[in-house]
Amino acid sequence: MAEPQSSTSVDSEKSTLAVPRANSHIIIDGNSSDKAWQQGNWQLLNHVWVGDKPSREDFSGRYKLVWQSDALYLMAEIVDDVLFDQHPNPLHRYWDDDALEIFIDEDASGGDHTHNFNAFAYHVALDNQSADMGPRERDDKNNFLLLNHHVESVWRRSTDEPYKMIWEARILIFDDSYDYKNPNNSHPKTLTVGKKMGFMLAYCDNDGSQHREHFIGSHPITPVDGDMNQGYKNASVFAEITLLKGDNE
Ligand SMILES: [Ca+2]
Ligand SMILES: [Ca+2]
Ligand SMILES: [Ca+2]
Ligand SMILES: [Ca+2]
Repeated sequence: MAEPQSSTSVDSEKSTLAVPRANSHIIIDGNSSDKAWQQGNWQLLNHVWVGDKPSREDFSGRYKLVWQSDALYLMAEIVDDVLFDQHPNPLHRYWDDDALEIFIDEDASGGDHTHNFNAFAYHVALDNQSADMGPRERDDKNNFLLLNHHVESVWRRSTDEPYKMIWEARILIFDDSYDYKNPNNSHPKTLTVGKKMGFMLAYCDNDGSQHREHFIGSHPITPVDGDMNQGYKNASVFAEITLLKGDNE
């Protein structure tokens, strides 16, 4: 017998990725030999949001997540044939340089986050600086910000395949009360078992063009007027993660 569809039942159908608690310490150094990474399951970065489908060498990627009470931990394995950083200013068109983009919505609320901290879209650049937009100070101007203390990351080229790099990140989780003018007043959340957060991952790949050539994400996005580039402004397109206990806990 068919159940009637309600908006709540649609929400509850949002697939959630179970993220295990790491049983051991992770060193953020671009080396994935930390024992804790064996606890995570590989997830693919294979949904093309901008551009056409890249070849494996041009771009391919996968990632794992684990957590501890202090932070969410990400390890991404990225294959990108050309690393390109055309804009030396980390706040100028950072999405058109190669960048790992980490989307976090602390309370899984969804909704608009273009000019507020309801959610974050950390664009982690090749120099490991993290940029996002903050609240508008003037009506007509974007307010690009560096939020480097939110994401500690290191990437290294791998020896096992040409063009492969290992990118590790420790992501502190801030909620929508984040005060960017007084960052010392804002403290990251302590993470606990059962917590749900909005999450996605993506990679902006550019190999030498004026604008990024590919934007490839971890999850499918329903286009709005043909445009799948929604994550930087709308947390409702994020997927959901749930923090679980680790192995043998
Ligand atoms: Ca490591
Ligand atoms: Ca490429
Ligand atoms: Ca939120
Ligand atoms: Ca590239």
